[in-house]
Amino acid sequence: ESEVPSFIASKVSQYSCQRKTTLNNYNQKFTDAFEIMAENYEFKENEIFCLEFLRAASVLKFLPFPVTTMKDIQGLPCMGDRVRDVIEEIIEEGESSRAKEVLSDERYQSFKQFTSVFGVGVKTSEKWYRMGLRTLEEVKADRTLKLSKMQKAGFLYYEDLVSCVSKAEADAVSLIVKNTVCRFLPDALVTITGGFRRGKEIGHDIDFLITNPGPREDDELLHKGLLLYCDMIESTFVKEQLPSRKVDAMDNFQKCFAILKLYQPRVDNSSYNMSKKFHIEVKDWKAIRVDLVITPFEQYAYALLGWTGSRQFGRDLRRFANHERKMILDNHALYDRRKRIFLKAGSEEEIFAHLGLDYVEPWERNA
Ligand code: 8DG
Ligand code: MN
Ligand code: MN
Repeated sequence: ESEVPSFIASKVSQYSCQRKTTLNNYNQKFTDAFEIMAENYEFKENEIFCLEFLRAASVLKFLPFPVTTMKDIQGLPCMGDRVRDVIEEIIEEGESSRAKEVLSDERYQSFKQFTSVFGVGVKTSEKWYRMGLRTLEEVKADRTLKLSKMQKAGFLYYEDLVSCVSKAEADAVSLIVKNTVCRFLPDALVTITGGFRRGKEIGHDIDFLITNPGPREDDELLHKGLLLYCDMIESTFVKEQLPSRKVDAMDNFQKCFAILKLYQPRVDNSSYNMSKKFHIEVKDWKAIRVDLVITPFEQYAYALLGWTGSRQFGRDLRRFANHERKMILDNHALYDRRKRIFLKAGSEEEIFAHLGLDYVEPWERNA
């Protein structure tokens, strides 16, 4: 007998967009292990095994009870042999030897360090690892390396950027972004997306979507001061272009992956006054990673849905659209392949309705 009588494992959808996943995770000891396994496969560029573990993690995040026996996962989707082995061991031993092995693996540890730098992905990590580099200290000491502008900023603000962004910091940055945007575009709509829109208390960055109702969109907006570092990506969207079928494709909006300087009031005033008195420089700001995305008003709902995430939720939405509805969804549009038409939407609710899905609130998209 299950603890939740209404819960029927065989009725759980394989698509996270047909499930409601809040931040209340009863199975974190399993999902943590899965995410370590998935990350290790990502570092090895084994997308299939990586997705297998991410999907399994997402199913267990949705379960309204903690898994304590193998019977608890009977009938659930996405529980392949590799996944079941990990679950079984955690039930019996309290931890996964495979996940532990990964954590102590030299290659994993190096990739984990390298990718923690803004601007460094799996490709760069691979290159550095092949050169024999193992730690960030070794990377910094290597004078032959040619770092990109983004990576230089990543090293420069490293300590600030690895310390997570709090909800309070997100709110403070939100005010700054809104004020600044409205100085140039008084009618603009600025919305926090990403993890904070899903109700998370901390994040690795703050994601913003900016749109301007009316005919004109401002290309100049992102070019105006305020940012410590900004990797500008100009819009490459072409009108009437078919949505991308790639599940993890980047979109074509004008956007910038930026680092913002957030001035913080000194918490400890006496030591601040002391340092002032002796002319010691105190850093009274924190570098914060911010993603700014500018979208035309007609595409706003699609951009909002895409940028709210979670990543897994977005992947499953696209997979569901493609396989169950013969439609192509991306951050710009939804295209019906049978009718050969674009489906317009002014809100996320309308997109779910086009897809024949029950609406899922942002805080239920933590798949
Ligand atoms: P976090 O920052 O708290 O770690 O979590 P998050 O807010 O969920 O993750 P994110 O990496 O900031 O991404 C937010 C969503 O944006 C995610 O669901 C995927 C989506 N997204 C796109 N396009 C792109 C893109 O080009 N780059 C990134 N990083 N995310 C994108 O739709
Ligand atoms: Mn984010
Ligand atoms: Mn982001």
